[in-house]
Amino acid sequence: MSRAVLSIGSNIGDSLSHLQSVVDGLGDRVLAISPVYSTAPWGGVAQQDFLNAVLVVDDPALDGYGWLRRGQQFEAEADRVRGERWGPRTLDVDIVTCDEVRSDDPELTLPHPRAHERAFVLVPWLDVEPDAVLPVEGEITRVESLLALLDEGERAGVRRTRLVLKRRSQ
Ligand code: PH2
Ligand code: MG
Ligand code: MG
Repeated sequence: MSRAVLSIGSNIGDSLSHLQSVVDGLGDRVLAISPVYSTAPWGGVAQQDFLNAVLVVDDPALDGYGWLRRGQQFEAEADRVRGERWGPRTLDVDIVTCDEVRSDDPELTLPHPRAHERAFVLVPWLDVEPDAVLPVEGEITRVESLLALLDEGERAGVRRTRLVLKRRSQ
């Protein structure tokens, strides 16, 4: 297993640097980097806006759990403190999909069970993969169609910035 779509987000500290740390840490494994979006908080917790982006990554040596552990390492390096569910965080690295894997494991549910409800995932994902599809309740659905189903307010809360994540030669 190898190819994954990662959603990365931050709303504490130097958020752009936290996102950049994932790009730097994954180096050549990064196939595509979306623009950076400023996004209204999703999930009902009053908090600062997030910066969010999506990465498409590849590493034949990593399966879903491998990507999960790697993501957790980046979160730990960003001094992430586990707090309130859907609350503020220095860095969050979520596995949206990993190849065609479907998993009900509570530690790693694949595809990510809420990705289809989140414009902050779907919008940047479409930037890097316009034909992306996502199985939702067993049905393979175009990400473009999933985005069209969301409330206008949800989409309006996702605003493209001029910030960029840079690929650095290692
Ligand atoms: N992450 C959350 C909860 N809410 N909202 C936005 N806009 N972006 C996020 O990355 C985010 C969120 C928990 O993982
Ligand atoms: Mg998350
Ligand atoms: Mg997470």
